[in-house]
Amino acid sequence: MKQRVFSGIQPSNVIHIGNYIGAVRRWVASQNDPDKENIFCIVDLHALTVPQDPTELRERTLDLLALFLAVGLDPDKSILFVQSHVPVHAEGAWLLNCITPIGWLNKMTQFKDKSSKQETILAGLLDYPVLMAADILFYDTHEVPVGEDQKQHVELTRNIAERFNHHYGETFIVPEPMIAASGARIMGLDDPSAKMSKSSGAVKGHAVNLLDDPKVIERSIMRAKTDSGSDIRFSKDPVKAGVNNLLTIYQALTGKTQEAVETDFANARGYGDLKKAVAEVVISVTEPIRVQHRAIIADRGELERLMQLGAEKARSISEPRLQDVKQKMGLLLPQ
Ligand code: AQP
Repeated sequence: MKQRVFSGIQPSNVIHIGNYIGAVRRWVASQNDPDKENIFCIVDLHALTVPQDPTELRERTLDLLALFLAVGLDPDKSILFVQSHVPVHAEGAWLLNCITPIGWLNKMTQFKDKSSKQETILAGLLDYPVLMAADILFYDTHEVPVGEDQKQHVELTRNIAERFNHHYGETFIVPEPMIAASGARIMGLDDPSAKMSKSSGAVKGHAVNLLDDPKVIERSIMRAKTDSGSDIRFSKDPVKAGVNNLLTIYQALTGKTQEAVETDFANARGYGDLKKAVAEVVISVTEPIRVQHRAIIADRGELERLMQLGAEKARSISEPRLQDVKQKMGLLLPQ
């Protein structure tokens, strides 16, 4: 039996190389695995958990679909769709809310982190992981490829599935988080102690976005924060976090081993050489994506058609599971 893979990404800003390395490029690899059946979603309902400009959110959603295609996701091989186009997600989240203890949500580190940055904390932000559980569970998902920051949410999804199955009988598959061995947590270029994040994308020098101009990429990487030393090696020492982050990006994008990467820089004259090499590799990966994206986004009609097609396929998988869950929870189904 094929393993079903589900993952999503918020249209909260242009995606950065952290999202690409930790998640999206692994989706492309998964799509080409004959033992997998893949579903990838633009999770616009999740983006609403912090304030958004409505016009920008719509534009970014379309932009993200174009980026999905530009990185190599293929609508003939994977199901690609927009979360809000399939009502199962919001309805399913409500049903799961009614079996999820609030104490579980209060413990989520992403909630603690994101809520500390908000003037008003919206209920949706606390509930974000339940919506994510609905995304995953109503598709009978086996595997969820995510970056390390989302591991806790997938574990919560597993707890919710087990709790439901315990109360109402075997229903949901308990999914596994799939975390990359390398590059699962790319750090900010300006502050290597904090993860690279879309919502900090407006901060100059924080992230490299997939659609950045090569000159902007070079400038951001050349200015990346490093220490005052010159040793170019992988290290867990917090002082070396900047260099470690640059090496991690280089390793993830070249596919080399740690030893081979360190050998590449054995004769480097300093961090300047490292930064130059990282910028070159990043530009060589992002430039074709940027060019492809420009062509794809110009054909809005085709994007609309693909969104509709993707939503229909997604509904055909998730709706029967929603009816099953409603029936088990005691709701009267219309005949
Ligand atoms: N820095 C990162 N390194 C590796 N993987 C990462 N991911 C996010 N940041 C990194 C992975 O990208 C996927 C999509 O992320 P998301 O849109 O669900 O939002 P997020 O995890 O909250 O990521 P961001 O970029 O920080 O977005 P904002 O700022 O909008 O919240 C996930 O698989 C995630 O693990």
